[in-house]
Amino acid sequence: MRKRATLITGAVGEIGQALVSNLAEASDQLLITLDLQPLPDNIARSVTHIQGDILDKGLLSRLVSEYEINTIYHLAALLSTRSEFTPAAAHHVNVEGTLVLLQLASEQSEWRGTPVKFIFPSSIAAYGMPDLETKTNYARVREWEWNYPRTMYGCNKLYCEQLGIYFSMHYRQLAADRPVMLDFRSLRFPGLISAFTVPSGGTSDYGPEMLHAAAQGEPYACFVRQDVRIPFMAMPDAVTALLRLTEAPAEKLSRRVYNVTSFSLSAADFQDWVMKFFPQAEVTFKPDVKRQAIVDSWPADLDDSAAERDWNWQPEYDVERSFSEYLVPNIISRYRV
Ligand code: AKB
Repeated sequence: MRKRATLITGAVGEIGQALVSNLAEASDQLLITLDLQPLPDNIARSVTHIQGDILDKGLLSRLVSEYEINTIYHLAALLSTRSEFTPAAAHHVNVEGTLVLLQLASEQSEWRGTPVKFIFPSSIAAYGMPDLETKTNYARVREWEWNYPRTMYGCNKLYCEQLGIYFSMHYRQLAADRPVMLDFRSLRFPGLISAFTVPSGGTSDYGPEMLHAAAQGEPYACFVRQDVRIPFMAMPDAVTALLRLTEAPAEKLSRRVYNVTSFSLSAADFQDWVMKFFPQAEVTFKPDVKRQAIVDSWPADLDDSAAERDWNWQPEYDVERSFSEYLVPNIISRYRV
């Protein structure tokens, strides 16, 4: 008999590490993690880690021969800035990687006779505001508005959302028998901020980079203008949102892709919060016009009322609580040696 398991791809990334720690503590499910990198020691003990590529079909076949996968958190992706340097590689990892896993989940759903839950983090990068005036006028963007991404990463996320919906609703629609289809659920996250990891390769990274630099007593040159505004969320809320969406009864879900958010800050507001806790912080603003243009195309805020209505989504960490209870104390102890 195969052992039942939850699969987490991209487990060494920022969301991955936070999610794995939480799942390892809170559930008795067998956790299989997959990443190109080894898992950090503090979480490696509680999971079965496979170091490998999501595009390695042989590896995935061996995986399903040993485990009955009932939930997949597909977190592996190249983020927005990194994807602009290598767009073809981004497409390969972000789109083809997702397609391979959706196919695996479809086959597993058929075998089991019940849908595999496929949980997919999407992003504010799926939106594209054409100019700053529109960004100001449409502050809280709803899921179906302004779906005109400016980056390869945003295009990849938007298309993979559509692929997931297709595999959940229309896969093999011309076959004689309707297959048991997977259950795709996705969250469009704002910029995420973790106390324990520093992001790399993203464009919302200026927020967490500013904070982590201040905690280490290092100067920071912010690569966007002071007035640029996007939504953010503390990592514990991102993990809670993923788990709550996973657990939500299917009949409650009116959509397969939901916005979630917590607080919206300009880069100057972000600096003020950092200075409140680290008054010696040296922050300057040296906008990089090209990265700036990407952040300008992202909405100033997200409307997450559908998530609130359907599965009672509410962030637990507003900006005050994020900084004072989660980010600052944990970051201080992280850099205290
Ligand atoms: C990035 O900056 O690419 C990510 C995102 C907004 O999805 N943090």
